[in-house]
Amino acid sequence: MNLQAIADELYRHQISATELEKLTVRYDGLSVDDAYEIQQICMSQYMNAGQKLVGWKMGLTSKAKQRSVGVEEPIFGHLLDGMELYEPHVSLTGLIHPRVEPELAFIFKHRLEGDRILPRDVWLATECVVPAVEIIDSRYKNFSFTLVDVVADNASSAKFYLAEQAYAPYQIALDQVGVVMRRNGEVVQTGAGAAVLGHPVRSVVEQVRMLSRIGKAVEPGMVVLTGGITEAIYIHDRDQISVSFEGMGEIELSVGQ
Ligand code: OOG
Ligand code: MG
Repeated sequence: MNLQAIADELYRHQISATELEKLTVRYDGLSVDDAYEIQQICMSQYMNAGQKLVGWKMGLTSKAKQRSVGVEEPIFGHLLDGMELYEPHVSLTGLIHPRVEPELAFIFKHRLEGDRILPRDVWLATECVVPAVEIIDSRYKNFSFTLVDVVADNASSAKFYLAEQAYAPYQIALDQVGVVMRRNGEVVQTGAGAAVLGHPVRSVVEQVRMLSRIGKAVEPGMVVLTGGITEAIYIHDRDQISVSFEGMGEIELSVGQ
């Protein structure tokens, strides 16, 4: 299978924000490893065009997320500097059918690598934790995909925003943090940090283990998004999305053209 050619095609759809058919209905026998290879090739193209790798994201770490897309195992993707929003405002331009989801992010001061990582290694390496929202945008028609498709498509990454206030990692029991997401004042999703693999720290453990299989690591200064706590909701022009993270403040995200 010519993974380079498949990656070239997917990359063109990513940069032009146009939908495509699932890869798995067109290319028989693509494996999950092939999909991570395709992801890597696409991301290298962004990086060759000047973007920087700023971290990693875990996806499908909560049952709510797994159920909503019908894929039952965690995945990961790359975070590039061009995905980061400097203000809590997202423009729909350049996006296909975006959705937003609440997440907790870790920011690291030390390197984390290897497959024998424990939560305490994560705490020692963590500088702070920050509430976040991720805007995902599958390049596949109808936001519909299999595990292999979504891995190839960099786990549907599009944009992310980190709240301004950071928190000491030990100060708050992250599994206990209640999250309420509102769209235009109406409650649309609720959840708690425990939705993410029992505790978001486990998502970081899993991220480091998955990276170690491809010889990569979490580097100092990087961010890891631990995965949507609730289902993601579609966003539309002029929506006001507010997400409150109990004891960790609120993110008010506005949506525009
Ligand atoms: C896959 C990306 C999942 C998360 O936090 O679970 C993800 C998708 O739902 O399109 O970012
Ligand atoms: Mg996510």
